[in-house]
Amino acid sequence: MNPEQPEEREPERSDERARERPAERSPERSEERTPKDRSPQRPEDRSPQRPEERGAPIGRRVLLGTLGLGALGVIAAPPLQRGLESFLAGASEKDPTGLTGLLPNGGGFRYYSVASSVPHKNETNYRLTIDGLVDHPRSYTLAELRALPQTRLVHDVQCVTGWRVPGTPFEGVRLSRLLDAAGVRSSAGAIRFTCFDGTYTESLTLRQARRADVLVALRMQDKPLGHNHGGPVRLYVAPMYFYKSAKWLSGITVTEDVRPGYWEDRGYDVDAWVGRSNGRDDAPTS
Ligand SMILES: Nc1nc2c(c(=O)[nH]1)N[C@H]1C(S)=C(S)[C@@H](COP(=O)(O)O)O[C@H]1N2
Ligand SMILES: [Mo]
Repeated sequence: MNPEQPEEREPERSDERARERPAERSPERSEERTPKDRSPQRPEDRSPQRPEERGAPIGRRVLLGTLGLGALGVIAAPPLQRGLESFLAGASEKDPTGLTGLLPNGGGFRYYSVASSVPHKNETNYRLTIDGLVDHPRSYTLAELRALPQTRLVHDVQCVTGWRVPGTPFEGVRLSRLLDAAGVRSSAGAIRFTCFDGTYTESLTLRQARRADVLVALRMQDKPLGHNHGGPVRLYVAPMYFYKSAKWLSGITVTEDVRPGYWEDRGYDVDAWVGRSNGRDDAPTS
């Protein structure tokens, strides 16, 4: 199969369960590089969920990360689970053995949220609204999104702060399909994404949004998208830095012009192509 041609398939039955498999771990990756055009401390690193971790001894960095998450009550999960997940998220970054990569929720990902708490949404109360410059504004339930053809893509994930997770499957509905169904008006030029955390926003040009490797993702790593990773639905923009992949997606508004998103108002590039933006030269992801 041509890897550039993602497979599209009919939705699976709801009683089908994905097989669990070990999460992949992050490769060694320098986080020392900084964009030429920005201050050395990225705004993302100063978020409440992301205490400055560089330079501290390993044990202390992990501990700080755990305390930071727990104390702020950032992730609305049972405290024990929250502590474990943040510990694993931190530990997997500095684990030379790679063993944490075999544990659930490690996997090299860091968990980010700019909101201090995020409600949990599920099939009963989740809605995704498409509005703005469209002929048929509407909202979708989770079941309605699952009933649409699903596309599965496997690419590396690259965060602009340096961490990269190889070969991560994402699966969901192509954004282009939802846009076509909504009937985008000729005056439209961009998309604004909003999130049910009440704070985060993102943007794409209409041309970028119509790419085949941009998904409204319902699954990640062949499992339903969990709350911490932005579930039940997040945006997935394969060729761009991971900040474009808005978690807890609740709104898709078609606009005339690009309105920069949360991090873009704070210095990140609006066109966030991996390796061709933010002063970085990472290998492309898609
Ligand atoms: N709603 C929301 N989406 C978000 C963010 C966030 O803080 N809030 N952080 C972004 C950034 S900078 C990254 S690297 C990824 C992190 O995704 P993860 O928490 O699943 O690892 O989510 C992106 N999407
Ligand atoms: Mo990021």
